[in-house]
Amino acid sequence: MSPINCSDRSPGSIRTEANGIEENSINKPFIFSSGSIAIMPSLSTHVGGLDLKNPVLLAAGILGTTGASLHRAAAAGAGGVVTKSVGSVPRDGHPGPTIVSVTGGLLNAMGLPNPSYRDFQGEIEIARSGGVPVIASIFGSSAVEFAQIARGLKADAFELNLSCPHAEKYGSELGRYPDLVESVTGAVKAASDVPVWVKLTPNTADISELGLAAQRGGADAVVAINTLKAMAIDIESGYPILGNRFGGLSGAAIKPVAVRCVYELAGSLDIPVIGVGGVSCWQDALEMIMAGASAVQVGTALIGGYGVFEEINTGLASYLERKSMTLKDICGLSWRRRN
Ligand code: RRO
Repeated sequence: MSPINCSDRSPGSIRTEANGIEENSINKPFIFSSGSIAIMPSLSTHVGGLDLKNPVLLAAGILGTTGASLHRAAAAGAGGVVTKSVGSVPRDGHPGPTIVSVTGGLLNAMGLPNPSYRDFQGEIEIARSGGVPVIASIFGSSAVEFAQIARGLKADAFELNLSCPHAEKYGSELGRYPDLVESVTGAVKAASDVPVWVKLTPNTADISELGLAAQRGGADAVVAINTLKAMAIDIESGYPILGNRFGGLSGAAIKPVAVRCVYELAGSLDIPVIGVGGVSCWQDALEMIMAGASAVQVGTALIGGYGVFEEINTGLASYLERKSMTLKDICGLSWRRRN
């Protein structure tokens, strides 16, 4: 059986043999309204405390540093947009090079550059005029610092970055410990009245333990996964390429890891799982949803342009129409299809 890939991007043209779905068991006739106009299935959904017009969101980190670029993602069809992570004080980030292209994706060590939450509210307001929920990604080195930012920033939801793999004192340095995941989540829940999502690290032996900790802390959803800790070396000089030596791998190369993490989390948690990691076409989104994701986020694929949102949404809607299924029907389908 060959893996799903994005080489055929035409909406609805899923190769059922290739992805292991039994065509006969779920393939149903088209639904038509009066005449011959098909009713396109709704992609609207409620996930982690937010109403979304569709389940395809802009992931944190890519194009999330300005209100204008977030607004543009909304205008291009994203169901919601997540900002670049902001902290309590301005940061320049790591020394360059901060990003390098590798087989199957990108390796970055931006190092959480941001102007601080105090100087970011204006960008969020611009993004909000795009008409979709704006989720502020925030980071801190303690529960107190996370709560301070959540009190000072207005957004439609918060996504707690407990998973950046290459920043001292931040991200996965806290997020790999279940007790810290629980206490940070609980502190932000107590400090804010908007939904709280927790972005988890895959750089751990058991991601479900971290997801359960977020759930105990009161999270409205978990987001899986952040980048995988990785490195690249220049073989002429022997130097590590990134200024920080270590970075985070994103893109197609990490999609199977992300699908596995989403699947494990969906099997263990009662709160929704939002899938992210290598989603670049509607087939990828579908695979993530079948693993148990209630929504997906798109990051690295934005390199190919903002059109990816429309492309994924059109493909998902066509697929649902062809199968006479809803998003709910396919969410976690692979758990119900297991051998
Ligand atoms: O800024 C970064 O270097 C960064 C962050 Br905040 C993150 O969460 N994940 C990542 O790969 N890079």
